Amino acid sequence: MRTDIAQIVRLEDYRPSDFLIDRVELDVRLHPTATRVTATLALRPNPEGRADAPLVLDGDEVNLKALALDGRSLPGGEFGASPQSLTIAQPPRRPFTLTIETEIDPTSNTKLMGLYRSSGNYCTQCEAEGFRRITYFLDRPDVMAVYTTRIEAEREEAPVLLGNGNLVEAGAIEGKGRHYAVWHDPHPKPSYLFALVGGRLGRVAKSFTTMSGREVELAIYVEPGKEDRADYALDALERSMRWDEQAFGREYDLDVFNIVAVSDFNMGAMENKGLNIFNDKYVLASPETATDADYANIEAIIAHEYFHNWSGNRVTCRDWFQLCLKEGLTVFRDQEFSSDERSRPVHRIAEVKTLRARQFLEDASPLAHPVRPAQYREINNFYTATVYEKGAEIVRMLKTLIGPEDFRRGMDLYYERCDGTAATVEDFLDAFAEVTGRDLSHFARWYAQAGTPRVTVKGTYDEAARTYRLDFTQETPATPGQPTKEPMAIPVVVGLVARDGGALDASGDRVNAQGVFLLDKASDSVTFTGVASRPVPSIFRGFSAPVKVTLDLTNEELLVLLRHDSDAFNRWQAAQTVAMRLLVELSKGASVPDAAIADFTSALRAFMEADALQDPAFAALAITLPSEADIAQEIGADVDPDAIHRARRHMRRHIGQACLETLQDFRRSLAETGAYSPDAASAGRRALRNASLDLLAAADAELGEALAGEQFASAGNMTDRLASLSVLTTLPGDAREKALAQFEERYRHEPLVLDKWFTLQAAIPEDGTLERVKRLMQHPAFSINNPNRVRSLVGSFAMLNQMQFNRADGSGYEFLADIVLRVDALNPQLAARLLTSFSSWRMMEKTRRGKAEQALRRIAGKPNLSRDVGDIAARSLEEQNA
Ligand code: B3K
Ligand code: ZN
Repeated sequence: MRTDIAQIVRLEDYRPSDFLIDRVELDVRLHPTATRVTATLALRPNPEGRADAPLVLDGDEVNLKALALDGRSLPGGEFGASPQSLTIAQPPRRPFTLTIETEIDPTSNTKLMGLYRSSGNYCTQCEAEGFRRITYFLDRPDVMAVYTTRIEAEREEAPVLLGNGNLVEAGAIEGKGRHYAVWHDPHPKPSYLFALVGGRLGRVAKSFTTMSGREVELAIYVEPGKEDRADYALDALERSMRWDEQAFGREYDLDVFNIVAVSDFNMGAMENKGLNIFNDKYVLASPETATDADYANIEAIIAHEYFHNWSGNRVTCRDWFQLCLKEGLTVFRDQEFSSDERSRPVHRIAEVKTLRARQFLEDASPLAHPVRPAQYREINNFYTATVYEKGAEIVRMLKTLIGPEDFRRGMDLYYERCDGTAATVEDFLDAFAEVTGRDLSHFARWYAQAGTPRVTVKGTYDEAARTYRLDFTQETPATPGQPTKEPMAIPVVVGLVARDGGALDASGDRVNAQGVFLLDKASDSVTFTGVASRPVPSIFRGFSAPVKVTLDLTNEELLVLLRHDSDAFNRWQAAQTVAMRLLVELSKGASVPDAAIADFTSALRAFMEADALQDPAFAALAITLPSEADIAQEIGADVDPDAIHRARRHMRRHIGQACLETLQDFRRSLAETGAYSPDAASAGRRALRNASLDLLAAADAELGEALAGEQFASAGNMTDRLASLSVLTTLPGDAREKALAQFEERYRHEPLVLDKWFTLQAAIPEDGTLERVKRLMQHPAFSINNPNRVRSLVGSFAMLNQMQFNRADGSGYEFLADIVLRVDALNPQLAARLLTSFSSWRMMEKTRRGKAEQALRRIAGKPNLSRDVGDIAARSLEEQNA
């Protein structure tokens, strides 16, 4: 084990900065390997800080060239500088100016933090702690300053120069082929929201009139020649801006809003004030190159980053422990936007699928942590599903508990009070406590206690008294650092469904008019009166809380819900629960009576025949089985991924065979007509048609190959082409290799499309896949330096291919360990993210568990690991309940 574990930062140790910075003037002279940055900082002692403190500025791999205090060059004896920090032991105890000149090398910056180059363009990424890689600074979010940025570059190399805020001046520098631009951002902001861009970029733009009548110029910058692929993103931006005005009363506050798409980016996108920088994967789309899922992601991420302008930028975080304050809230806001733009129930199901696949997995792993962590070694490792997705669920639960009107009033009060400040989770909750007069201290436990609560529900019908009682118990499993747990405040949205689908007028004590019951004790119950017949309870409607549920319902009762529940989420959930029960039994090698499977498949068929075409997007979700990873998670211990794969294939074949005609009917009636449109309804039809193809191929490989081959040849859009190729990849043989080769040939100049091709091959559930992945790493389109390429090929192998990553011989684990170590030397954030694919290692059966542990120990034992990888490796190996 490594011994030099980085220092731990703790929430309880927070104290205000000893100094504040009111204004920052930056002069950046771009150069590929020697960019000069002159930072002029207007500093003053913080009245809330220590009176005698030294000034310690953060740095990271910066090279100090000159330093002056109030214009006087500082002699070496008056300061100390290293690449990591700049210290002035005796700074003035009054406002003063520090001028710092540093030199940095954007070309060799493979970490993609700070200033770096992507396809020859200059760009920045400063969240969380990247600004200190540009200049020395008080690089913490509660130090907020007004920035003016002057950028200078060769006009030939960087004709476009962008910064935060509004453009105030631009011009040529006589006789030198150089030019400059000055940007000023009047809104005080933390350094993590700083950005600049310089490069050769194409542009699309449109003007937007805000609700108060101000004109804003919206522009998206992309690789020249790809401008037409930015139209959808631009449209999504405009819709997001309008929606935030209508849904939250939030208006945009600068004269311009710029988005730049770059091809080397560590995550999805970044909300820098007035200058969002995006992974081009989440900007560029055309029917020929992007799938329906890509369009939906672009819409969601454009919205997410835009919404940060209020939830994150106007109101920012006091410290990084409060990350969920901006991320959870902003995810909630983008989910609401997508639900309003698309189908709410379908979107809710998609959200929950993601939450379970990523957050529940994390919560059950050695990496489990509270939504507001109490400590960290490396903050970049806390941009997690827990902070984001569970953080959003907390906001949603709050809205469920207090209702939409009070929720909006609370949001308004929060913005009003905290605008222009660096706030905390307490500030957020206080606003809601105040407008409702409620005590939210118990509810606040959701931020502090990790782990997914397990709620068990038992129903009892009293025919004579016509009452129905639901008994609830809750329990949260131990997680690292939290061996014992308190009961949570869980909103349960509940209703009763009559077995024949008729109406059931019943009212429950302590269930409000919206059907919400608050479970805030270890056990509790609700009694409904006036219940005319034995009902089937529909519990956690709309997935009203991020919990796991155990119901004492039979499969038959659950299938009543699939048919008759008025809550679409629970209709879907009912089918999933039955499928999961069967899949778990099959995976464990238990003998599952054919009749049990037949009951399920005939219920699915009945559903398909009766309802599917009314809402194809919903139907596509309802007929898709839980993933192999979902099944593994449900089993939870001694997992055998091979058995799970076989069980799922077995069930798919049964469903396909039982529903053969219906599925073929869908293929015909949902055939694509007319031009491609990415709207939700059209996407839903494609989804059902392609889900049908998958089941048909599972039922009859020959038929599947013929149908998929035909669709592959004739598809008029990427969604259908990729779906058919995906089905073909599950069928070994020449047809598959031919189709893969054709696809490669067709898209050889489209890196984002080749990523999909990498992903499909990495996910092939066959023994040869690891060799294939290794081979593909030699492909000319692959680059170990580009995060999208690495994630598509290596990340997909580890995260999507349960069976091959978790090979019993350990070769999948060893491969990933090798790549993690290789990538760590270049890009620690990317390496750490890849390493999280080990998070379910403790669930595996003994042999695999041993091999995974060996690979993890090999990583953890390496000298010179980054803090990012060192932290994930160490936590992955810690005893679960230590
Ligand atoms: N706030 C950024 C994420 C920054 C990640 C830093 N490691 C994107 C977002 O959540 O909108
Ligand atoms: Zn965000």
